[in-house]
Amino acid sequence: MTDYESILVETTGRVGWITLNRPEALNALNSTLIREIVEAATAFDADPGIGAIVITGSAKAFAAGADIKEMADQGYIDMYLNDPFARWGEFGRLRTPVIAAVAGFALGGGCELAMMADLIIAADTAKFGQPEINLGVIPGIGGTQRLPRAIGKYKAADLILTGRTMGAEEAERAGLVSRIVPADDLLTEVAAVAETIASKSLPVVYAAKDALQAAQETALAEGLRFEKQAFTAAFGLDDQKEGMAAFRDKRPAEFTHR
Ligand code: CO8
Repeated sequence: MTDYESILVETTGRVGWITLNRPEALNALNSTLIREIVEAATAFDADPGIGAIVITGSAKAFAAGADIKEMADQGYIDMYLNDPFARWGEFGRLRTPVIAAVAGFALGGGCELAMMADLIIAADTAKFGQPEINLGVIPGIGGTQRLPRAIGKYKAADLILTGRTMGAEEAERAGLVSRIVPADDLLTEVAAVAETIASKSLPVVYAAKDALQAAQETALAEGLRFEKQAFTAAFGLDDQKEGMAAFRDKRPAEFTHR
């Protein structure tokens, strides 16, 4: 396993875990942390033995945003040429489902990182926000685009224009959070969800994630055509035969591709 400076990487069964580990800076996303997250996630994604990826932080912070100290003295040309977030696109294009397990602060780039995941499971201590406006900038890795898609224009504007944070309950009401769990149970609950996803047929999980992604990125008619093709393609897999036979036989499915 590769040695990383700012993350911990672990595999349990078919689940790959990435734990952000810069406690001295509340997991602020500096260049090293960003590079390591992308490297670890793409390595898990390339491994057919992995059926779900979990990204998490500490009890106090999932991630308190981009590293302000690293960015403070950068000029336009520095940010343009040496964009530390240039590789985030790769994280957004992972085929494997990603669960963000969020406790404590998920602010700025931390909230944006969570929104690149497929599920956000939050501890009751989680706090979400896009406080960039307080720093004289705006969100830069998807906040102005993904947040309104997740929670609607008006709620997103409230957060992005005022810079305020919202707690787990408000985030769940708004639609940003898949589930809230007590902080002490966060990793156990997330492990159960990740294992459930990883027990399904991998190509079918990829197809479902692709179709969900299409819902974010395309108009309805195009998304429905995409879904129809992906649904039909599933009938070319032995896992569809097995899944439906198992239902008929009243037994759990034993998928080949997992
Ligand atoms: N960057 C760097 N260091 C940080 C960050 C950060 N985002 N957040 C916290 N830290 C550091 C603090 O400086 C402090 O270090 P030190 O002890 O050396 O002073 C340590 O972490 C602990 O933090 P606090 O003492 O502040 O802890 P508190 O519990 O008092 O407060 C808060 C916690 C409220 C989370 C507070 O730390 C805070 O407000 N942090 C900044 C949050 C923020 O503004 N995030 C947005 C950053 S900008 C961003 O994400 C833009 C992304 C898009 C970039 C696109 C580029 C192309």
